Order: sequence, then C-alpha cells, then structure tokens
Amino acid sequence: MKIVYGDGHRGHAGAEELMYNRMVPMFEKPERMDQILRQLGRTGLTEIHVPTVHDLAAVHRVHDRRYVRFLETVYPRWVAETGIEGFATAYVFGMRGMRQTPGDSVQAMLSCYTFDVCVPFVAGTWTAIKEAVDVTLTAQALVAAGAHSAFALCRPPGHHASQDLAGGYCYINNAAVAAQAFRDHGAARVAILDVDYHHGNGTQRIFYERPDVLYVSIHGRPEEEYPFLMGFADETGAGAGEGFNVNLPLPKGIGWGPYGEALALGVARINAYRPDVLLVSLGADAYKDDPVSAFRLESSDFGRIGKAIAGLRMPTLFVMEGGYAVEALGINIANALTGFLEA
Ligand code: SP5
Ligand code: ZN
Repeated sequence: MKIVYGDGHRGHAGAEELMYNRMVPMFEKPERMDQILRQLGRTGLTEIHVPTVHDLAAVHRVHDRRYVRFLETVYPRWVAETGIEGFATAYVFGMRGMRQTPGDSVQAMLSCYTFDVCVPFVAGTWTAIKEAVDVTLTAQALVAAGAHSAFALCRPPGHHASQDLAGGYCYINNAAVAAQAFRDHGAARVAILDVDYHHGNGTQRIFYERPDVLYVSIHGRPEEEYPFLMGFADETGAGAGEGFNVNLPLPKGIGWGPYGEALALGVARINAYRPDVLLVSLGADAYKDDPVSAFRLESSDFGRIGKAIAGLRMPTLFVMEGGYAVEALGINIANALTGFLEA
C-alpha cells in the first residue's frame, strides 16, 4: 500500500480545547502521526511518498473561496486585531437571527466560519491544513493512476468541516476534496465509508443533495454524542441525493457485535451502489480507551474493519481522521491497513 505523509503538520500544535468546564491540551496533536508512522514501520508498511504541492483549485471545488481565504489569514489577522498571541478561537457563533456575513473583523469571521470550540488557530495551522490537502490529493492521484490502495496519513482531520464551516478539529474536508477530485477525473460514482467514531457532519452536508457521492457513516448516536445535531438515521439525503446518505448511529458502550453488524450493512449498501472508487474516512477513535469517545472496540477489531472493507474489492483511498488514544493509535491504524491488505 502506498502511504503519503509529510511533516508540515507539526506547527499545528500547542493550543487548548474546552472539555466540559476546563481547558485541556488539544487531543488532536502531532504525536498522533509519530505513533502511526512507528507502527506502520514495524508492520512493513514502509512505502512512504512525500506529498506533491497542489494549488487550491481542488479545494475550491468543495469549499467556499472566502472561507478558504479566512483559514489562510485568520491567525495573523487575529494577532494584528487583538494583540494576543497563542491561539485564535471564536467567542460567538453565528446562530439563528444573527448576521451571517463577517465583513472585515477577524472576530466576526471566526463567528461565521467556525461552529464549535474545537478548532483553534495557531501560527502553524494553515501550513498544516494545506499540507493535509496535499497529502490527500497526492494519495488520490496514486489511486486514480491505478494503485489498488493508498493511505493519506494527514492531520488536521477533515470530516466535520463543510463548505464554509470548521469544527471538531477539522478545517478543510480532506476526504470530500479527494472524492470531488475522483469525480473530476472521470469516476462516475464515489462511495465514502466513515468509520471514525463521530458523525462526519461536514461530509454529509457537502454531498447531501448529490447522488454521485454515497456517504455511509457508523458513529455514536447524536442523542448522546458529538456533534449532537446531526447524524440521525432519518437523514437519508435530499432532492437528487435522496437515498445516498446512510447514517448508522450506535449507542455508547457497544463493542464489535453491534459495530460489525452496522459495518456489514454499510458495506452491503456500498456494494449495491457499485462505485468506481471507495474512500474510507479512517478514524480509530472507536477504540475502547479513546479519551473522547465511548465505543469499546479492541485493537484486533480494527483488523476486522480492514478485512470487511477489503471484501468490497474496490480501489480504496484511506484518509486519516480521528483517534486520540495515542499509545494504541498506531497499532489500531496498522491493524486496519494490514487487515485490508491480508484479506
Ligand atoms: C475528527 C474528530 O474525531 N473530531 C472529534 C471532535 C470531538 N470534540 C468534542 C468531543 C466531545 C467531548 N467529549 C468528552 C468525553 C470525555 N470522556
Ligand atoms: Zn472522531
């Protein structure tokens, strides 16, 4: 399997996030990548490609131009306007009845373009965002050129980000940009299987009215889990996209039994769709010891996920999403990929 990775993410670090009633160091941190690289090396997954630099054309196919410009400029603007260094984050969110166009104030931009308290901006955030897209598009091109599979090992993750909204550690939706790139390079149908513990509300929103990209997600039920307002089973798509959004929410505390059943349903739906290519939003936060999640998958269960995906026998692009039990993260990701390769 071809793996694409670059070190440009490292400067996206050092910020804090709100957990209940206190600020804690961000769970989404550079060390996550180190653990994955270490375990991939031990497993013999050592064909690592450096990312190719892309312009923003593929990003603009999915994301609003002013939003992308905001991501690129928010940190220096914040320092200039507030005089505060460290990290920028919103104080107000643009809710019902409020203005939705930010004008020139960086505070208003943060209010309009972010939806939660989990997307801080530090000096190195844009470089990391941009390289995550480059990593993903480089891996996408390898699969488009005929590789059986590739893994975009990137951070920050993407599946909570939509056209013009950042949230949940996500700024640009790497998987969505890759899905659109496959479409723009001739794939008629693309399926996205999202096994991250959280619902990929950004990916859902981007493709909700489209039949050409099927979105299937297994995640903690929104009645009790982030992002709380999306990810319900009755969200099945709209207009031409009706029937092409499949949410498989599961209760907190479940292990492989219910998870495997949901995965089998999702895989069957993808098989019936007959896509030209499969994209996997690969989070490992369904792991039992994950600090932000509440499923109870064992490390070996990630191998079963990989095996089930391999059963589809489709060209497959894995894109890294969440997973915060840093010690086990590398093993869980390596298990998913080797489970896929050995099936
Ligand atoms: C990409 C990704 O996995 N984003 C996840 C963002 C979730 N952030 C909010 C987590 C909700 C906090 N739950 C705390 C439970 C502590 N045991
Ligand atoms: Zn997640």
